[in-house]
This record gives sequence, structure tokens and C-alpha cells, in this order.
Amino acid sequence: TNAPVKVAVTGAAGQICYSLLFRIASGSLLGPDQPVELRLLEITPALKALEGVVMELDDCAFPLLSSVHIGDDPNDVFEGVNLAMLVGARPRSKGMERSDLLEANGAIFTAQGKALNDHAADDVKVLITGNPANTNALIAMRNAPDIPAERFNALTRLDHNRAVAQVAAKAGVPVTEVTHMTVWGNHSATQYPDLFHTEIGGRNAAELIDDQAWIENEFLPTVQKRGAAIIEARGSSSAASAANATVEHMRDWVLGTPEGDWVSMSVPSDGSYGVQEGIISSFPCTVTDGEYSIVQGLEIDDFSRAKIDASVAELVEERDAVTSLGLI
Ligand code: NAX
Repeated sequence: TNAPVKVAVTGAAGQICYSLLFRIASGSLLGPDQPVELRLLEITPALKALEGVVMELDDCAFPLLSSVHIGDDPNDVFEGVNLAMLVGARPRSKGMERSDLLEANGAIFTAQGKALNDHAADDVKVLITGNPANTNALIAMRNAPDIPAERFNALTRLDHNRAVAQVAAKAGVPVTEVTHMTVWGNHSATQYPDLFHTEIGGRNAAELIDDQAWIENEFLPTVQKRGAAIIEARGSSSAASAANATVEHMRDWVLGTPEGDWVSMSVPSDGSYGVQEGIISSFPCTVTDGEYSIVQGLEIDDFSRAKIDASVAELVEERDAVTSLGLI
């Protein structure tokens, strides 16, 4: 059998991980033939709760779960890891300014970037889910100079999946008919889910739906504000769907995207589509042999251009803020 892949997960006692860890251990991430070793990071006060989660992992007797290691020191937990899913982050609490939030997360992601730099395996891939995901990923990336920059991604796959579900419902087709979805920009309310390259059953989605008012006034805000709608309905933020998206992003990054389609991934910009370098922004991407590439050559009309530019401007602002805080 294959040697276990070492998978680090942070925020392991939190609500996303209560789904995520079980999906990874059951084989959803790397398939039914690949054992995994889980290496779980939490803050000290949450270690006891994490022990309870590990008891439940034990009680599943997952055939693919070779071992579980837990701790509160990233230098120990990240030792030799091949995949790192950084889910744990500092949420915004009452009265916290945006700069306080960036600073609190900066402390987490500078330390974790350095620990990955010093201890992770040479082939490590790092996916940041914890918010503000794109900027946290940038901080980790910039604090890990020995790891190639393109090994740091942030999660916009949940936004992508939400957009696929909304457009499938509108068109009255199964989600499997919807392909070539792209979410551009930041994982925030400025994100731009683009229907002008999306296809439904192989036909252009915007043309097929033929309802610009629906796109602007219903589709975009529904996808952009879906996180808030979940909180409103459920009383807590999306967890199982965020775990699912985290698994799907990492799975596609390792095993490849489906032939003839692409997915949305937040990756370090190389200047494609006029998105300035030095930020981590969402693009349409394909993956072959474990390496992603940004899909090239899509035509961007004025409507899409303005939406992409607005979200990119927000990322640039966040980048400037963490630069002036000395975090990168
Ligand atoms: P929870 O508050 O349930 O869990 C977070 C866990 O992280 C806690 O157990 C906490 O102790 C731990 N933690 C905090 N600092 C840590 C550190 N330095 N090292 C290790 N662990 C640490 O949040 P949950 O609902 O699981 O959400 C986790 C993060 O995902 C949040 O930042 C959230 O905003 C973000 N999300 C991102 C999404 C995306 O699409 N990119 C969507 C879902 C979610 O909102």
C-alpha cells in the first residue's frame, strides 16, 4: 500500500473541521487507496475539545486513517506535512476594527508561514480557508520564502459551488450541466461570480438565461451574501459546505481538474487579466500533475471588468494594510 500522506489541519476543534476531518479520513480527499496521517493544530485552550474529536475519529475506525497527531505548536504539527489546510483563524469580535482583525490574523499566519517554511515537506501545498482567506494566504506565503509562492492558495471554491447551484436552479438543470464557472477576486462580498463564460449543457449561461437584471440584482448578491444568509438561518456560519469546498479545492489541486472544465482557485496573481501581481486573487484554473495554471484568453467585457477591478482593489487595500502593519 501507499505510504500515508501527511495532512495538517488547523482550527481542528472548530465547526468546519468537525466535517472536514471526517471527510479527509474517509477518503474524500485523496481517494480510496491513499492512507492519510492527520496532524491537527489548535490553540492550547481548545486541545481538550480536540481530544474529543480525535476520540470520534478513532470510533469511526476509518481504514485509511493511519494516525492522528495533535498539538498547539505549529513547528511540531507541521513536521513533514505534504498538505496543509489552514482553517483556524481569529474571527471578528464585537468592536474590533478591521486593522485589529488583520493584525490578530497576521500574528497567526506569520507564525504558521514560518513554521511551514521550516518544517513542511518539500512538496507541501497550502490552502487557506480561515478569513480573511486571501490576505491570510498572502501573509503565510510571504513568511515562507523557501516554499514556492504558487504553493499557497486561498479558498473561493465555496463561492464557486454556490454560484453553480444558483444558476442550475435558475435554469432548472442538474448542477452537473453547469461548467466553466469562474469566481474572480476576493473571498468577500466584492467577489465576482462570472456567468459570461459559464456554460449550461455546453451553451453560454448568460445568453441562455438572457436576463441581465436577474444576473445583477439576484444572482450576484445571492452568491455574494450567501454566507450572511446561512448565519441568519442557521445561527452559525457555513461549516459543512465550507469543509466540502476545502476538500474539493485540495483534491482537484492534487489529483487534477476534470477534462474540459476549470474551477475557481485563489492563487498568487501573475498579472493575468490585468490583476496586479503581489496579491492572491481568484481565477479560473486547471490543474495537471499537481500544478495549477490560470486559464488564459477569456474575453472580459466592460461589466465584468468593473466587477473584477473592484474586488481586486479591495485585495490591494488589504495587502497595503498588512504591509503597513509590517506583517509582510
Ligand atoms: P470556529 O470558530 O468554529 O473554529 C475555528 C477554530 O480555529 C477554533 O477552534 C479556534 O480555537 C481555532 N484557532 C484559532 N486560532 C488558531 C491558531 N492560531 N492555530 C490553530 N487553531 C486556531 O470557526 P469555523 O466555523 O470552523 O471557521 C473557520 C474559519 O473559516 C473562519 O475564519 C471563517 O471565517 C472561515 N470561513 C471561510 C470560508 C471560505 O469560503 N473561505 C467559508 C466558511 C468560513 O466562514
